[in-house]
Amino acid sequence: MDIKGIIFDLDGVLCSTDEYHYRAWKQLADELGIPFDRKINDRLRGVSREKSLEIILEKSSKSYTEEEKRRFADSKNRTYRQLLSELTKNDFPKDVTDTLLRLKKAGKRLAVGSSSKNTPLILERLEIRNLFDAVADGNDIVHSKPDPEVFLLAAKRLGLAPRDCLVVEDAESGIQAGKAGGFYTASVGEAARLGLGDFRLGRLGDLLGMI
Ligand code: B16
Ligand code: MG
Repeated sequence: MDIKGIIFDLDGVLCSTDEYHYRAWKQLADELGIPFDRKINDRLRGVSREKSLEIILEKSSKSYTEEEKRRFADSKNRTYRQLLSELTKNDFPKDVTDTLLRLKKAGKRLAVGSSSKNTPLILERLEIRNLFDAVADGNDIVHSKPDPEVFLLAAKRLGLAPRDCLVVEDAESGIQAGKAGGFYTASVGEAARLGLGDFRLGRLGDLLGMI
């Protein structure tokens, strides 16, 4: 295995914005009187906003029009962006910055591969865009994870083939996307707890001893 590039998922891997997604969806679900908990939330990891809403509405006894669904998704996104507006560079853990810098020093090319349309805002607030050679996100793609589109685009922007890249993910859908695209995969968080991926990481720094 000769890994030349590493593609990091954003929410739940590089930063803890997965918690903000949970809180924003929880607020919407409470307003609509729909049961929603962390177990259901785990199914939303890596999945687009619209698909996430469909999963939440599975527990609803009512059916909603497309227009209502659009309003619900917009409302969740407003709550989420409100939470993001409080992010500063101090919310980006120093050990993650150190890991990324050491990987770069070792000659690895680094990318972000996220389903989120809020990726540019998060990278800007955390002031970390310049750590990456390429970014592919929800604004660039038609199919979200488990489709490999976002990772294939990230690899293309790195100028590397999937077999030369490792995808790091916290979501089952993300590990599936990495595998479908022909990438090596490493899991953290929820995906690691499920035993998914070619490698399991206790923390991001474990990458240093691995590749
Ligand atoms: P947005 P990732 C994903 O980001 C999140 O895991 C998922 O919960 C979210 O629904 C999706 O982005 C879309 O996000 O509403 O901000 O466009 O994990 O692929 O970095
Ligand atoms: Mg994620």
